[in-house]
Amino acid sequence: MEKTWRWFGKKDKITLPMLRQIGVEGIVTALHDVPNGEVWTTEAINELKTFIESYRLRWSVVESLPVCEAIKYAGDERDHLIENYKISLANLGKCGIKTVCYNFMPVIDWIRTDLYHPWADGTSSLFFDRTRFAYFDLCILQREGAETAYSEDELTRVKELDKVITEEEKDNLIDTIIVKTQGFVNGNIKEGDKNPVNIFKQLLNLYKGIDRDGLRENMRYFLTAIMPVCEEYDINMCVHPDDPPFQVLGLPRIVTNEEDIEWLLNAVDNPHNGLTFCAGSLSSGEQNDTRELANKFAKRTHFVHLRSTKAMTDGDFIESSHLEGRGHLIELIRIFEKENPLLPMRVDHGRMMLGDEDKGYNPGYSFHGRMLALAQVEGMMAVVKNELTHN
Ligand code: DNO
Repeated sequence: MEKTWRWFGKKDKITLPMLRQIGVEGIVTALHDVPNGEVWTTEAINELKTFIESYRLRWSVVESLPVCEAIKYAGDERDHLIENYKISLANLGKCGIKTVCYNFMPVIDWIRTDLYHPWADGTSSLFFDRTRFAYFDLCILQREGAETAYSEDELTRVKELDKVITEEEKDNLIDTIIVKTQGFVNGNIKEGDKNPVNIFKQLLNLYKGIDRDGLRENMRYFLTAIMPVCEEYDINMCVHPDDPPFQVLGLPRIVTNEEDIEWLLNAVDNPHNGLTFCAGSLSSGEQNDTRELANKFAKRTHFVHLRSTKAMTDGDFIESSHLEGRGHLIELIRIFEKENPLLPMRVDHGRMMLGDEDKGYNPGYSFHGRMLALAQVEGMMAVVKNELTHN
């Protein structure tokens, strides 16, 4: 697989010369300064592409070309926004960038409750605490009907937490769930926005009455509309699975398991409609076995995220080492190397370690932690390549 790295553009403190030194071959990035829904011009794309190439790297994958909320909830502006999306895709195609990662998660992209969960060895990683998440839903958002989404045990744990949680912890929870993890992925809420909880509630309201089937139809509509452009410019769209892969905050999530993936690949049965195989997101759902999914969907996988998780008790999960956990990365590497040795792969998330803490990196996107993960993945890739040449 091609060794790629998510780079957040010229403002990223991790620079392209640093990435060259650690063996990265391809860059995964986006035009982060262009507001969601606006067209990516060939000038802007080419400018960034030339910059990347001047360091003898290539722009391998776009992550993400964001799909606006109005496309997902089928608002009045949907067709206009899809037209803009198509122009951006065509422009990317004209510039020779042909792999585009996106997601179809309503309102909220990936979710964690703790960005600095300590490990015994002094490092830290991202963590999802189901009780704290339920607390956010029930006691902070005070979402109507939220109780029905949780078991009796979970509701009891939330009540216990309510007795001890501090104001500072509550603020942190809000900041983590709807600001810090969202802002840098072209999210709806940015650092500095006043009253994020209110903005968030308004966004949730947009999806009133849209269930799983409704969202599926909106996804089908979007994919059907963009496929002709993808065919013309040979662009592979790859949807990122929902992270975590289950329903949250009363919102439908439709890329969570085998049945969902099968549905979306069949709904628009075109090789350009494919998958980002995010081992981390998929493995955090207990329903998923990443090895089975990879075997089944390798042919329609155009981009791979290697990361692993460990399920804990009570629905919590932690991002584990890339060598352990439910991701089974070496097995995935076996499957994907065989399928397509040129498939772009990036290590996803890494622990915070060795001074990463003070650098202000985006959550999950540390330098040392990801570098260690890349080295581990390279080791696994070397083993697999060796097996393939000797078998
Ligand atoms: C988080 C990322 C996601 C991903 C988007 C793709 O670290 O994996 O934000 O980039 O969902 O659209």
